[in-house]
Amino acid sequence: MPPSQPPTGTSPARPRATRAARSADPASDKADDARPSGRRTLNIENVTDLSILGPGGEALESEIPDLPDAEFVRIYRAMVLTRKFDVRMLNMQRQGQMGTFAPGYGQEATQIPQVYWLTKEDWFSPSYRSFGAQIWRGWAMDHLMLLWAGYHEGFAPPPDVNDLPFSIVIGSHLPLATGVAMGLRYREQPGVMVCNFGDGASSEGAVHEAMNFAAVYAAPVVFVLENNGYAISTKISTQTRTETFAARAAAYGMPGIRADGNDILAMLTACREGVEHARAGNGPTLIEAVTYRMGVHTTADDPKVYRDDDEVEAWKRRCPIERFEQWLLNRGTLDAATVGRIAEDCDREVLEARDRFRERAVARPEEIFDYVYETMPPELREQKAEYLARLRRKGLNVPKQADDID
Ligand SMILES: Cc1ncc(C[n+]2csc(CCOP(=O)(O)OP(=O)(O)O)c2C)c(N)n1
Ligand SMILES: [Mg+2]
Repeated sequence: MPPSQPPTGTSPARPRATRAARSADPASDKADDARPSGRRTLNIENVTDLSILGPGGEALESEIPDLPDAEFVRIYRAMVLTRKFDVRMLNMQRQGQMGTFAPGYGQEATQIPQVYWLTKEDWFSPSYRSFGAQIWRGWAMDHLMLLWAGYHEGFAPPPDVNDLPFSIVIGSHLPLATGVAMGLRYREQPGVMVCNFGDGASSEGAVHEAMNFAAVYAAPVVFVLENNGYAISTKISTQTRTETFAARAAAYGMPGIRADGNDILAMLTACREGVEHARAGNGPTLIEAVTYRMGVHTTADDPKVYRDDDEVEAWKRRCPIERFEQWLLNRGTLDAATVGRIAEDCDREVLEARDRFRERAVARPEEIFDYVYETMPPELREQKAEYLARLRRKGLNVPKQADDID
């Protein structure tokens, strides 16, 4: 019998699961224990825990990122907009206006920091739950709505934005991200690449290859692992046997930072360190953002089947937006009236985006036939014609196609 068996089932007996202080499991009771902790230096020997903002809006003064108040407000607004977009998208999906959607409710503090320190020459390669970061990078919300409604043009990054389309095949984008970073190095261009992925994706072979290669060749890339507790219904206790995901960094020979992913100040600091490290030519960093997916995995999921309400309630108390808001109120950077105005403005912006989306979202049913072959085989042409004729008989206004068979 091998000395250690891989975990089986959903709740393996694992002694370290009770060691909540350094458990990789955000579903652990650490949710109630969000105290600001001390700082550490960036090195490859130790995984460093980073937490700056406490549960009641208090912060470690010496560790607050050196940013003007106006920037904190801009970041807060972006977090609120991310959530408003999220809630609206879920509603639209329930009303039949979206194909599917992967909400990021509760993960707003992981989003903006990843891309906050990037310049125009830098790159971003996201997974599918990264719309907050995408909006910050310049993706219009109506464009993202087109994407989630299944219009292929929605996948195209905006002009002059160095983003890759988001990856649905989990972990598959990390080798590409490392490749882009290597390309920057070979061409002696100054940019860096930031990519994000989930705790589930971290089990993919491609992720290992990308991180190892990046470390060996000092590729300017920052790997942000959003540990939100679950890969659909799979808990992280069945995903890894390491104490933390960030612990893997040392094995690759890169710095690892484990940050409170519901703490915007900690995430800003962690991401700045990772980006600066890459920009200085020192290679990659792995940042583990410990957060929690408050809502459904996607609109096809029902999390009540695999997790308790108590767990969700405990994480509600760590809401990243409320924590940041409380801090901004405490120090007088925001007042209640401004908070209310920001919420209203964001609501309005999302509704305006929805209206633009509705104008742009003209169904093109013929397209399901169009992009499979360079030259469409005759039998597929026949099927297409038959299908479109049926739609016309049903009264749908399907324009005549160049390859229609009458
Ligand atoms: C290679 C691959 N295998 C399986 C899937 C199906 N799938 C979609 S999302 C997901 C879970 C991913 O979890 P995680 O990486 O933790 O990201 P999260 O959804 O929690 O943000 C799985 C298994 C996929 N998209 N790609
Ligand atoms: Mg996950």
